Amino acid sequence: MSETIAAISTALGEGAIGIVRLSGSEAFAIADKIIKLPKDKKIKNIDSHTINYGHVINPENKEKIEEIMLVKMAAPKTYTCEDIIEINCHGGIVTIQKILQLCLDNGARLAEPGEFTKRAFLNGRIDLSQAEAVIDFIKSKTTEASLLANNQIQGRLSSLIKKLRAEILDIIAVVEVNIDYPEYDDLEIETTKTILEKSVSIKESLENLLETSKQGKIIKEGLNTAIIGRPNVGKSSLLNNLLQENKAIVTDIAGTTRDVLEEYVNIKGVPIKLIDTAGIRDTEDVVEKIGVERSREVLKQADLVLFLINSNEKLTDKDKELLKLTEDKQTIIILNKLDLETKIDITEVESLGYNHPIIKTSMTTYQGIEDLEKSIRNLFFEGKTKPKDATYLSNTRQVNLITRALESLNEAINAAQAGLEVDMVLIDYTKTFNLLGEVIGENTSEELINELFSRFCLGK
Ligand SMILES: Nc1nc2c(ncn2[C@@H]2O[C@H](COP(=O)(O)OP(=O)(O)OP(=O)(O)O)[C@@H](O)[C@H]2O)c(=O)[nH]1
Ligand SMILES: [Mg+2]
Repeated sequence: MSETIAAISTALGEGAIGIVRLSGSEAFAIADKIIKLPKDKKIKNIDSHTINYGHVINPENKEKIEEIMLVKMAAPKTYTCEDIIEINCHGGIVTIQKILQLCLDNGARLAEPGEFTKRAFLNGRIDLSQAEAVIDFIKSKTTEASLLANNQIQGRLSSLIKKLRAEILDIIAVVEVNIDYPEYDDLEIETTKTILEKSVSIKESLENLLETSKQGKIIKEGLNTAIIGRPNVGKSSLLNNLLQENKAIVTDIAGTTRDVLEEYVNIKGVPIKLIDTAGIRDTEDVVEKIGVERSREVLKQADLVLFLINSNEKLTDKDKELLKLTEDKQTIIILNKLDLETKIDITEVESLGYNHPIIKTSMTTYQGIEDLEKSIRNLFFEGKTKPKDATYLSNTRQVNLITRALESLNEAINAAQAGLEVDMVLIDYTKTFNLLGEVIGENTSEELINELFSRFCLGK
């Protein structure tokens, strides 16, 4: 733990500046060996949390390697709670690696991915849910996703979990009193009542958390959105229009798209993973056949289906057959080719469309695209809590723990209602308490902690 670690903390590549970061008890001493400040000042003597002009030198031959700005931050008010040095240099790859190498040659060890954040966790500055949010923050693709991650870094989830644990602890205390003073019969009736009241409110909080986490997952990972329809209805054109670039090949030949194509796009704040598929039809072409099979798979996995129909033709049996597959799916029906003569019977689409919203578009004149984008946004944000106001779980580890915590809480409630022995009830409450603790990293195994932090990038 006492080893001083070093890494390049900026993205590798050419940039205006690059930063090498050192953390640990030897950070200042190592920096003093390789950095020369004006008037030979020593780093240990300069003020903490200041930025200072200087040069990196090769200690062996005193050669000046690079002009730098040095940031000194003394423990404990730092990211890791340890002494930190940040060396800001010009952003070329060669110099920045040379500076890192000098740090390593002079006593630092190369940091593992996520090790700075891991130290922040081990030194008690942040808990596990906050550390996980740091990964989310780095990886977030939309403003909503980064807002959400930032809320968690600020400890929104942690404080909710701590509050719930404190409440469970209260319940445990009441039950303990009951065990210690069994002779008070009146107390027993009173306690079961209070226990149940408190438990129900905790239960509701956990259920809410699981419910909103579905939305959180979408904000973080993108909504799986499949573009489905017969060949030639304009699926690839829709993908290109939503992306505002020509990613997919569009031709008037039915069966142009042979394989599944995935692209990320941010539609009015909703991160979407758009999946263009091969038009579904019966075909003898071997390659196309595989494509069609994949389209059906994609349809099954989708969170949202954009179902295209050509309004310039009558509804075909194939359209109807495909429409059936969307019965249980969140779907928007798109009547495309609005610029051509409308031959489709819209009332027929309405009657077969399972109340899915219907939008008319033209991919050549861009009519209806804005309506479609609004409709997608409304499906996911209308009437629901805005991301910045909510507390979300950020990954399956957390969802899994909360689900299990809720299960044991339900068991506790059932046991209390059934009038079981108090010590039986106690086991379930204690289990709930411990599972919630794992969300914020209490009672978490070293192995799990190592695995979690290895998901970080180098230098964080
Ligand atoms: N007039 C008109 N033509 C369109 C419209 N949308 C697409 N098209 C044309 O229809 C043809 C097929 O479009 P694609 O986007 O390749 O259709 P697709 O559904 O991806 O077709 P497959 O990949 O074969 O399944 C192309 O010639 C497009 O230019 C539209 O709204 N109006
Ligand atoms: Mg296509």
